[in-house]
Amino acid sequence: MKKLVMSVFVIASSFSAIAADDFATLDVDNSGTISKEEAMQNVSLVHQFKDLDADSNGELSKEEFANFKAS
Ligand SMILES: [Ca+2]
Ligand SMILES: [Ca+2]
Repeated sequence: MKKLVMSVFVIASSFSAIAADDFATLDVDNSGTISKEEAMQNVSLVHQFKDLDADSNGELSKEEFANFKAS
């Protein structure tokens, strides 16, 4: 039970207090691209996702992410 409470806390804090805004942190599965699901970690990134995804493949490469402006 204690373990569950801890993981909920970790998830909650990663979504609110610490807004991930660097490529390595956002690329949770280390695939080298940021999927839409991974982009969910950062609200501003979700809003800019479509514009940033220059080749419209549904994922952000490091080059595409370079245009992201963290607010
Ligand atoms: Ca990824
Ligand atoms: Ca892309």
